[in-house]
Amino acid sequence: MKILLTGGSGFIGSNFVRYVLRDRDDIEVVNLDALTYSGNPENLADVENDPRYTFVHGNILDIELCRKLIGECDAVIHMAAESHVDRSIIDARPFVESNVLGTQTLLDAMRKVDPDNAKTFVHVSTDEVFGDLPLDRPELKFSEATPYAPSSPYSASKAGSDMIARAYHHTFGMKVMVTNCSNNFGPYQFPEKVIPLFVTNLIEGKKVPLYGDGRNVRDWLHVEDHNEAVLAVLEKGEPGESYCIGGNNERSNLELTHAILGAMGKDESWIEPVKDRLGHDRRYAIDATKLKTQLGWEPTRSAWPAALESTVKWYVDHAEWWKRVKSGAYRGYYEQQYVNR
Ligand code: NAD
Ligand code: TDX
Repeated sequence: MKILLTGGSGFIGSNFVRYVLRDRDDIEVVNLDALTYSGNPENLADVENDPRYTFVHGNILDIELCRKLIGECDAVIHMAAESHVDRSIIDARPFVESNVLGTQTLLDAMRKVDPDNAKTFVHVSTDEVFGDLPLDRPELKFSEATPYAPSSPYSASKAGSDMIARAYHHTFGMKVMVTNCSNNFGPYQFPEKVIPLFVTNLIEGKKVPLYGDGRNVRDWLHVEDHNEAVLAVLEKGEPGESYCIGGNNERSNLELTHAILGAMGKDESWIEPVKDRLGHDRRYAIDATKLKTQLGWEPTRSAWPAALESTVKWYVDHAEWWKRVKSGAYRGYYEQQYVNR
């Protein structure tokens, strides 16, 4: 099977490429990525010469390119997106462009080159489309039946893209499936997201900026558990269905922060309470029963403290990677490796 993966140079995508090349010798991956600020060819430097991997530098808004690439592949896994909530609060425009228009462009490209709907399209989305849950109702979780109620410009743009994906299944009979996952963690995450930001700040001797009262809850899912679930949906999922992916691993930000401080031998004087994020969602939690009962998937790599500690260690051991990313220097690597080739 040849998969067109969009956004494969980002955090989740690069882990997906590495996972598939390692564990599935029957799969080839073509990675279409625009290399925005969070897309980094260095994330895949170790596999760039693998004969089952091809990198294409391009934008999902380029319909001709999408048509050509989809025409050459058996399936699409769509991960390309603007992904950071805080950036969407500063400027929502790129979120609407890449997430909403980009998804529509890809689906239109697929419709043209696959009129018989032979190919499968997995749209990778987020649990943030459901809005948030109260802290005092621990029994409540998001499931596939939860109504959409996005609250940030980011989650609103992802919700829009999910709706378009569902509509293309309903209207044109395309084999589209949607996944809604909780917060991923693991190697190669851009150090604007809370775990790599906090770990790298501490290594640099800086404090960690904890938003608001620190009681917000996230359901932490190891990126390889996530990618295993996405592949299961591609291979065994039902067209038109959506699947919630979670880690069974709810933690408050205070708990997360203390776990990171503990793993790094620091005390709580390193916490800097800062002003809350605008519209900050209180709690996300996923009920992944459908994936377990229908596709036989459950998380096996997300449990703490082991999974968090190995992730912290990855950032400690890969200072060269994140120092270049934090300084923006990886763009030089890109120019050298791809533009002049
Ligand atoms: P990321 O920001 O690390 O990577 C996004 C990638 O998409 C980058 O390589 C970027 O260059 C590429 N991209 C952006 N716009 C593009 C465009 N117009 N054309 C081509 N490529 C483009 O994000 P991530 O954390 O790896 O997230 C991947 C997907 O998973 C996103 O769709 C995101 O909404 C979703 N998601 C992420 C999480 C999480 O915890 N990280 C949780 C739920 C869902
Ligand atoms: O500096 C910080 N301080 C802080 O307290 C940052 C960056 C975050 N936080 C808090 C905000 C959140 O409650 O930590 C929590 C996690 O924040 P992020 O890492 O920004 O993730 P979140 O906003 O929960 O969204 C993530 O999960 C869902 C991804 O970025 C999205 O792409 C995904 O859809």
